[in-house]
Amino acid sequence: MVRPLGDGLRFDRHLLPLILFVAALGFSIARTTPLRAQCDGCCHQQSACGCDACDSVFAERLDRFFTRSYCLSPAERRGLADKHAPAGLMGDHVHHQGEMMFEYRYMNMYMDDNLLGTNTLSDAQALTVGQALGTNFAATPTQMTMEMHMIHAMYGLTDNTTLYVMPMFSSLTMDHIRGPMNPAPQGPGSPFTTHNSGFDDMILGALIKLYEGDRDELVFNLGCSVPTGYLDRVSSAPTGGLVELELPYPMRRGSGTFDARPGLTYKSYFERISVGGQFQTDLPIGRNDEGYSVGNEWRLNGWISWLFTDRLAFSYRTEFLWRENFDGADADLVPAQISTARPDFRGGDWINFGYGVMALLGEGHLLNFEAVHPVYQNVDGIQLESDWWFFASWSKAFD
Ligand SMILES: [Cu+2]
Repeated sequence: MVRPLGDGLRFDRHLLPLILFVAALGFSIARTTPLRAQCDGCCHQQSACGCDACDSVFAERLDRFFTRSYCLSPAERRGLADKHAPAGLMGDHVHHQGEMMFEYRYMNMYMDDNLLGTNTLSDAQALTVGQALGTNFAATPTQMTMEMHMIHAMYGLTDNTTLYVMPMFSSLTMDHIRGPMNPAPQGPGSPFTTHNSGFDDMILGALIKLYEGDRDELVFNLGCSVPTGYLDRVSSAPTGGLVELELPYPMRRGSGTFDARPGLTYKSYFERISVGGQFQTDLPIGRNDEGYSVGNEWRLNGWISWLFTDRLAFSYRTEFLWRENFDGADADLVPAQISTARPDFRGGDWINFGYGVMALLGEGHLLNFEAVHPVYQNVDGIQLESDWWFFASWSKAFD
C-alpha cells in the first residue's frame, strides 16, 4: 500500500548522536581558543604585528577576500562573513543606533508526492488512501512550488533595539490529478494546475538585545505578522471551467490573522567559527474572517558557521519544526473534495538540514545562500512531501 520514504530522505536516527557529538566537539574546541590568545597584546593590526597568527594564513594579502584575520576585536569579529544567521533564518541580529539595512531575499520551496504520516504515496495511492480517510474525492495534489520575494528593512533605533519590516510577495503553483467524483469534462485522472500570487502577510517587529558579551549575544524578537494577504482567491481549473472554487489552505497567501512571532536567538563568535541557536514561533491570534486559524508553529534551530576566509563562510544547520493543525474551518471549502481543504491535515513534525554559503563582497555587500532539505517528516493525515527549500539573499547596511 505504501512504500517507505525513499531516495535517501529516510532519517537515520543513528545520525543524531553523531551530529550532536560533532557539534559538541566543534563547540568545545572553539571554546578552548580564546579570541585573543594567539597573540597577546599585539592584535588587531595584522600587518604590523609580526606574530605568526596575526601574520595570518595569507600573509601576502593579495586580496581581502582571501584574508584570514586573527585576534580581532569583538566588533571586528562580528563584521565578518558569518555575521548573519544562515539565509533561511531571520531575527538573529541587531544594528547599532542609526544604522539601516536593506535586504532582498528569495525563497523557493518545492514539494513532490504525498505523504501519509512518514510514508510516501504514489499519485494513484494518494487518491485511494485519501478517499479511505474521507477526502480526495475530487482531486489530489501531486506537486507544489512556492516562491517568495521578500524585502527586509532594518533600522537601529538604539544600540539595543532594531526595528524591522518585511513585506513579502509570493507565487504559489500546485499540480493535481482529478478524482472519481470530479465533474470536469476532462474526467478522473486528468491533470490540472492552480496558481496564486500577490502580496502575502507582512512581518514586522523589534529585535531587542538582551545580553551582549565580548563574543556572544542574546536577541529577543518581538515580532508579529499583519494579515495583508488575500484569502478568497478562486479558480475554475479544478472543475475544468464548470464552477469557481476557493483555493484551499496551502494555496492561500497568509493566515488572515494577526500572528505573534516571538523568538529568541543566541550567537557566539570564536576565531574561525560561530555557532547559533534560535527558537522562533508563529502563533496566530484568534480566528480570521473565514472562521479558522492556521496552526501554531515552533522552530528550533542550531547552526555552525565556519569562516574559510574573512569574507567567505560555510554554514550547516539543523531545524526541528513542529506545526499544529488548524482551528476551525473555512465553510467555503469542502473537506471531502481534496486533502488540502482539510484543516486537520495541516500539522506535522519535520527535521531539516541546511547547507549555506555566505560571501562578503566589496564594501559590505553580503550574499547569503542556503539549501534546506528534510531528513524526517511526519505529517498529520495526507499532505504533500517537502523536498527542498532554497534561500538567496543580498543585504547591505548603511550608516
Ligand atoms: Cu540587519
